[in-house]
Amino acid sequence: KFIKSKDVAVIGIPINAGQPRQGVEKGPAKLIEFGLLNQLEEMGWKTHHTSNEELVVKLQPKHDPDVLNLKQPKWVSAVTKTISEQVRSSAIDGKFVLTLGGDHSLGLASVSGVFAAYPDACLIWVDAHSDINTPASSPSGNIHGCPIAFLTGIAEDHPDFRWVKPCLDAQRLVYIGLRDIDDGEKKIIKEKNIKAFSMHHVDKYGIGKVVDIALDHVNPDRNRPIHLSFDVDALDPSVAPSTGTPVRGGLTFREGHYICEALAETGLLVSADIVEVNPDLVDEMAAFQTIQVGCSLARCCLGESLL
Ligand code: HAR
Ligand code: MN
Ligand code: MN
Ligand code: MN
Repeated sequence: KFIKSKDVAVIGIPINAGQPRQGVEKGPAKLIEFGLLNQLEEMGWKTHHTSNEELVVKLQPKHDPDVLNLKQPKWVSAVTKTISEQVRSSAIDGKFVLTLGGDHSLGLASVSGVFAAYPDACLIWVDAHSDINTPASSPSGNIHGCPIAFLTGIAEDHPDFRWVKPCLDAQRLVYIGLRDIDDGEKKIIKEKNIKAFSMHHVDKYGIGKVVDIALDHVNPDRNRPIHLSFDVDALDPSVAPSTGTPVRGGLTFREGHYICEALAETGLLVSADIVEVNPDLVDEMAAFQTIQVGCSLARCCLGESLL
C-alpha cells in the first residue's frame, strides 16, 4: 500500500559518536561487504545505496565539547540532521528505507525522516534498552541512549537538537525486548504511559502474542505505516555477540526474526533500522555471526520469509 514498487534505499549511517566504543561505524560497510545488496537484489528489490562514509567524516567538527551533559552533540546532530533529509526524500519517493548503523543515535535521522514523510506512522523499537534518556537523566551522556526523548519532545531544550521535531506521539511507540533500563527512563515510561514489552513479557506471552498486542496498541486499524528500529543488542549475546552493550537474556534468533517477518507480513512496514553492529568487538567469528544476523533480519523486513 505505502511501498508501491520494489525499490529500497539502503542508507548507511556509519556513526560512532553516540557512544564510546570504536568500530560501530564499520557496521554498515560490513553488512554490505557480506552481500546484503546482492541478497536484496536476488529477492527482486532494486537497491539504491548511499554509504555516507565521506559525509560522516566531513561533518566531524574540530571542537565538540559536552553540552548539557551530552557527548559529541555537534557531530551527532550534524550527521543525523543531514541524513534525515535523505531518509525523508527516499520515503516520499515511495521507496522502502533501510538504514544501517552505526550507533542508535541514528534513530534521530531515520525516525525524523520517516515521520516527515509519513506523519501518521508508528514506531516499533526493538532493543535491550529504551533509549529514552533526556540530557538531564542520561547517566552516561551517550546520545545513543537518548533518541526517543528528543523524538517524543520530552527532552529538555538542547541547543544542538532544536532541529528535531517532536514528531513521535508516545502512544505511537512500542518497545520489545527491554531488559536494561535506567531508573530515570523507567519513570518516563511510566509517566508517559508508553507500551513496553520487556523480556519478561516475551517469556510470559510468547513473541507471537507480544507482536499482536504491540500492533493492536500502535496500529489498531492496521492502516498506519510502520517503522521498525532494530538494535541487535535486543538479541541474546549468544545470537548477536558483536555489539557495544550486550545484555544477557535476550531474544532468540527466531524471536528476533519473527518480529521482522510479522511486520513485513502486515504490508505496512515502510522502513527499518539495523543498528549497533560493531565488528571490532570480541573476535572475528563473533563479528561474522552478528553481521550475518543483521543481514538476515534486514532480508526478513523486506519479505524474505513471506510465502
Ligand atoms: N541507558 C544507558 C545510557 O543511556 C545505555 C543505553 C545505551 N545502549 C544502547 N542503546 N545500545 O540501545 O547510557
Ligand atoms: Mn538502542
Ligand atoms: Mn541497545
Ligand atoms: Mn544499565
